[in-house]
Order: sequence, then C-alpha cells, then structure tokens
Amino acid sequence: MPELGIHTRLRRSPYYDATVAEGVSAFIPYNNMLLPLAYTDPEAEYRRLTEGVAMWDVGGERQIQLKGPDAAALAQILCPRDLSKAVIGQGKYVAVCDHRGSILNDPIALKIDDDCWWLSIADSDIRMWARCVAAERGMDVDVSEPDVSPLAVQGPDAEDVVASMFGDWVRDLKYFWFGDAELNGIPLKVARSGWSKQGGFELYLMDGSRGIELWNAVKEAGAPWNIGPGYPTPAERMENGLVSWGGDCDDDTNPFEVRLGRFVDLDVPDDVIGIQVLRRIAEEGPKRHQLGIVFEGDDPKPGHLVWYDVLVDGEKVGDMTCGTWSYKLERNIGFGLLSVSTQIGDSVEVRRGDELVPARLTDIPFRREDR
Ligand code: THG
Repeated sequence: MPELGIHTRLRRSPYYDATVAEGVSAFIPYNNMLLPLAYTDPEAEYRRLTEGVAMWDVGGERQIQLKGPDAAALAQILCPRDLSKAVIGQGKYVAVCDHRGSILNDPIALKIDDDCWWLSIADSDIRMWARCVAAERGMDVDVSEPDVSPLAVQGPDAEDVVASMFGDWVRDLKYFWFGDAELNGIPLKVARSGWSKQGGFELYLMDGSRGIELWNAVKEAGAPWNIGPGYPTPAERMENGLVSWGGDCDDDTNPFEVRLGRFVDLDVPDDVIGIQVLRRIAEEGPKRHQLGIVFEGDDPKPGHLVWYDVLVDGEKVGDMTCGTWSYKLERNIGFGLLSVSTQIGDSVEVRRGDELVPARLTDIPFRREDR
C-alpha cells in the first residue's frame, strides 16, 4: 500500500509524542488531526478496553465553541434536539442535520456557560457550517476552535482510575455531564463520556502545551489497573451499536435510518435546521434502516475498506457500511444500511470483492446468540 502523505495540515495532537513512544502503528485523519487507530496487538487492545482500562488520544474530537449573546440560540438552531432545559455542566448527544434532514455530524453538545456551548465533533467541518449559519441569520456569536483536546479513559476500571486522580465526585457524574478540574495546574474538564459502551471518562485538556504531562499522569495513576494505550475500537463499537458518522452514513442519511431518532425532538422550534423534513420523515417512516449483519463461518477477514453491496435473491437491498472481526461473536459482523423491505432474521449475501458471502440480518447491539 502507498503511504499517506503527512503534512502540516494533518495536525499532531498534544499527546502525539506519547502515542509514538507507546508504539502507535496507525493513524486516521480526523478533523485534520492524526488520531491513533492501532498500537501493536489488536486483540489485547480490545480486551484491555472490555476487561480493564485503556487511555485514548482522541484530540481529533475538536470542540467548536459558540460564544456570545446568541450562543444558545445558535446551538439550538444547529441541533434538532431540545437544548432549552440543559444546565451548565450538561452534555447531550445530537445529530446535526442540514436543511434536507441529512446528518452532517453527530457531536456531543456541551453547555459550558449561559453564553458558551461546545460542539465536540465527529470528522466534518462544523466550524464553517456554524459560522455561515450565524452570519446568514445576523447572530451575535463568535465561532472558534479553542485549544481543547480530549483524552479518553475507557473500560470497566476507568471510574476507579479517574476517581483516584480527581476524587469521588466523578463517580456521581451522569452520562455526558462534566465538571471543571485541575491536575498539577493543568486546566481540564472531566466528563463521563467516550465512544465505547464500556463506561468511561474524557479529560478535556485545555492547554495543549501540557499534553505529555497529562498523558503521563494518567498512565501513572492507571498503573495499578494495568492501564495501556487504546483508541476508538471498531469491534467494540460495532458489537455495541455506536454509529460512526463518517463511515456509516452517506450524503443523504437521516437520523431515523441509523437508530438516532431517539435523539431528535420533533417539537423544537420551526427554525431549527432540518426539523421540517425530520417531522415529515418521522410521520412517513424512513426508506432505509440499520440492521446488524453476521457472516456465516468464522474466518477472520481484516479490513473493510469500501461499502459492500448487500443482496437478497440477487437484488441489491442496501450497503454494508462497516465490518470487523467480532471477538464477542467470533464472527465477522457489521452494519447494514438497508431497504426497510428487509428484516431481522433474513438471509442475505454480501459482495466482498469477487465473492458472495452468505450472512444473516440481526438486531443491533449484537448478542452472541445471534451467530
Ligand atoms: N467524545 C467526544 N466527542 C466526540 C465523540 C466522543 N465527537 C465525535 C463522536 N465521538 C460523537 N459520537 C458519539 C456517538 C455516540 C456516543 C458518543 C459519541 C454514545 N452514545 C450512546 C448510545 O448511542 O448508546 C449513549 C447516548 C445517550 O444515551 O445519550 O456514547 O466520543 N468528546
């Protein structure tokens, strides 16, 4: 394979040198930043996440800050989920949509202050989108990307590690809620958050010059729990049903198609972008839905580099948008973005290169019995 060219535009996170020292072996570009996606032993890294605790450089999850008198109004216009009752220190997962109801990004929206919101974004340019919307609507709000880089601590032992560093108050944080903290003078926010279903926290580092110090402090605090490096882990997130916006959605995917309808509030004001279309889709029902796909057989096949066609009786019914070897099912699994004519239990074929692989449709999240 040719190498990926590295350029100043592909920014290094504040933890970059530490991840190199830990043996990072692959990066993915994410918001024009290098985000670690592999170290040395994928199965050990999966087990560390699901059975112990791992630390992830997710500095690529940038914050888009909305600040000023109209910050809350702009946040609501961008997010088809009711933010009006959110309090300072609360975060909410949202599907930011365009005027067609198609998802542009699925950030966590954090209420930092009455006049300040962060959108903690997936991999697309919401700074440009937010700035444009604010200007076109004549709003008094400054849109920026501040020096804030999350470090995730994920896994069943994450709470003990983070409580040992910051105190027991972190144990009482509700999902996506956060509080201010300091570690040897390093300014942080500590949130119960992260892109896994193993439980965990994110430390929002607010001074990029101190990333290595923070990395080393977490590594030292986590040593009694055998903490080690990790990353947003494809097998764990697919098994447990987390959507990867950049991989599982095309230019025309609405929240109802990918199980995110529960994060849409249809009664938000009419000027929220996309809400008119979302109301119509909610009433008529979406044309596609997202189901699990489990391949027959147990031959681990790494790599899922393009969407695969999914066929029923030789006819295409949709796409398999991601795939991985599942350690939990001991099968190849993935998500299908499929016509609503398909249903759980159906037998399908997946076109993988030159072969047609027999597979079955399942519910998401996956259960071992679904094999
Ligand atoms: N942390 C931060 N920013 C992020 C991510 C993150 N930005 C991009 C991306 N990840 C955002 N995407 C998600 C998607 C799902 C979840 C978290 C981030 C998630 N969802 C649970 C679920 O769907 O079951 C819980 C949702 C809920 O109940 O509210 O955890 O990881 N800083």
